[in-house]
Amino acid sequence: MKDQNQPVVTIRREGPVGLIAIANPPVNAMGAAVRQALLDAVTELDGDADIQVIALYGEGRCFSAGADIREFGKTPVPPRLPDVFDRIEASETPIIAVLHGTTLGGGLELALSTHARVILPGAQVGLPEVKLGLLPGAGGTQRLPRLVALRSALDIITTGKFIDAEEARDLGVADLLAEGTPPEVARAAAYAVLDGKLTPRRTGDISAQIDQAVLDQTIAELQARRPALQAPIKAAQSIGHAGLPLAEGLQKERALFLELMESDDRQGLIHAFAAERAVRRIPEAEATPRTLNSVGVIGGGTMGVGIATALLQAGLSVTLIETAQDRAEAAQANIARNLDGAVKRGKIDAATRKRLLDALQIGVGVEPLADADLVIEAVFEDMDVKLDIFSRLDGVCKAGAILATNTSYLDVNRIAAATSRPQDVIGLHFFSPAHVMRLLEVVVADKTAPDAVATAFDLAGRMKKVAVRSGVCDGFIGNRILAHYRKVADYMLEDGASFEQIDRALEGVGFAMGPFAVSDLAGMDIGWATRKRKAPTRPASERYVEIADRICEQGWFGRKTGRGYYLYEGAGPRQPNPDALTIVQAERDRKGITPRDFAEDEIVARYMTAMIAEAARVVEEGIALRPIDVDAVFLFGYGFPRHLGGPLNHADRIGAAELVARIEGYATEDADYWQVPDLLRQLADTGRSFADLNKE
Ligand code: T1G
Repeated sequence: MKDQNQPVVTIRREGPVGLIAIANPPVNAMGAAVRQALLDAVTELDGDADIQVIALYGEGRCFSAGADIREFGKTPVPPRLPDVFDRIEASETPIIAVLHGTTLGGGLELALSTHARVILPGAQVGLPEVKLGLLPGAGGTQRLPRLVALRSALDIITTGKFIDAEEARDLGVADLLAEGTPPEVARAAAYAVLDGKLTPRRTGDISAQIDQAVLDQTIAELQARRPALQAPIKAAQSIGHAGLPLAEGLQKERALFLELMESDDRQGLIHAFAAERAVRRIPEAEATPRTLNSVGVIGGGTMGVGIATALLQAGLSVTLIETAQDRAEAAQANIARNLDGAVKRGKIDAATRKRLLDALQIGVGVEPLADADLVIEAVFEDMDVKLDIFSRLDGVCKAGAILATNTSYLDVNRIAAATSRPQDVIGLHFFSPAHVMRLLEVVVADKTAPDAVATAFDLAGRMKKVAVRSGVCDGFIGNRILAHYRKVADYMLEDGASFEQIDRALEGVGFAMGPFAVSDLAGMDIGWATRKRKAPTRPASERYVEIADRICEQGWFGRKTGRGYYLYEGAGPRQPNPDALTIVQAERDRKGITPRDFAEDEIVARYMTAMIAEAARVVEEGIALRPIDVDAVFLFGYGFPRHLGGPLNHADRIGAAELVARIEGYATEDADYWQVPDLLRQLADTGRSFADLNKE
């Protein structure tokens, strides 16, 4: 971390050249101290008659990743970024920026306010403010359209995408592409200006070409999306003012930026950004991860193949074993097919694909895993099968090897007890497709050693996954909560809402897919098997909806069988399966239920309240470390709307008292299902929030 005594901005004079370096690790975020120091440095050098050109660069991994996100929502401290950037642009002495690493948001806006930009290979630039529910509020929407074509400015700003160094040069964001270290390139760029090889110009002096038709079409497309998030729309509107004199356009940009700064979307998206990082703070963080180079994967099914693919892409060597050679070879072919997909999407090139496949070995039986640093079991969800495998691994694997199970709900303590080394046993619950989904639940059993947990989090970082620490219970964090709130969708279906209406209501608030469409996609047979497994222990008093069972009994499991709740035979938008509608009505008749209407906001309210209630229990029981960990699980594993920040962030917006009142109201129908969690009642009684618990 940054040494408090080190200056965040340094100045060096070298003859006619003034060098300014930002040094605020880890990403040169421009908090108040950096803004003030930058302003002072520019003012000092611009006022120095000996200095004929100023070059600005960043120390460390990047030029700057923008404004300091941690300041958002707090009282602004002057100078504001726009004030600093206006002073830079007004400088009589030419100022050049040298871009390296990820130059983002206010970092790029800083560069745009200088008089020329030189970019290093490997750099990436972007204005990702819309991903935080904001818009570039320090000149980005006014200066970028003066340097690049309108369509490019709209694309970069309304998507928040990163572009690489060559594209930045080709589009006009950067004037030159140059090799070297940032200080070397800074000196060279300064002399290029002095030698007349690089012509500095004020961005504000360039006029932007605003094609109103292009702008209107972009805004209309953004407004047609569901949900129509405000940040990209207002960002496009702000770009529309770039045809005005710069000072006027900057004022309009600022007004739109401040509107967004106060929005719920901004709070939710910043919370989502923080959640991805907060989950790294675990009790075992101080433990030293074990050496991890070679990983064994047991099972060549969908999960095993996905996990092996993700491990290879993380640079690990993998030995995948199956029960027979032909099954192992089939898995190898499927892994190759996954990597072909990565080549097609431009994620890797052919040479990398070959190198990754060369790091894959296949085999039969557990003997080939004797030297693996970590083994991940990804076989059928049957406890007896897993107990047998872990007992055999215990006898074959080297001392210190970590033995992980990918089970999605089984008791990891029981699995650990099948070995003589429970301290080495852990749950690594990947989400399908494992080489795509970022969530990884790290399930810590009673005897799991701290360094085994630290190793799991180190592995997740190398796989670019979001690891969330979970205790042991049926379903851990995500699937346990899903099993609970999924029932309320079935209750509403049986009580009168159609599955189409329920899906549409939830997709309307931003879920990637509604629960019935998800069941069809995942395969209804999976949920059916879970319900049959749980049937013996299901309380007789619990309301049980049999609609899904009736559909499964017909052999209709969703996409994989061409029909489930919806039909999947033809192309085009999903159509309800008329036979499923018939089953729904038949089940209502059988139970003597007179269907009632549901408004969309009631559907959403019941669904969210059910999710929040079980999430509160998961936090209360210590299965999740904090509320924000549950938010991360649902943001990165369950398609929860990112602008809502996760179920418990959303709960704070509703308020604990209102949630308690809702549950007590719903309990008049299904008392067994709707019960107020103790934690929620405590928050309601004390006026505290889940956000308060995150700070504890
Ligand atoms: N402010 C404060 N801290 C930041 C930060 C930022 N902008 N960016 C990263 N960090 C912290 C992060 O929390 C973590 O800290 C550490 O740096 C490493 O980050 C006016 C208003 C740059 C691509 O949206 O996308 O400018 O948790 O783990 O995976 O118009 O960080 O370890 O204590 O993510 O290598 C716009 C956000 C701001 C960029 C690096 N900028 N950052 O990813 O490391 S709004 C952004 C990122 C703005 C202006 C507007 C990524 C990264 P800790 P990391 P990484």
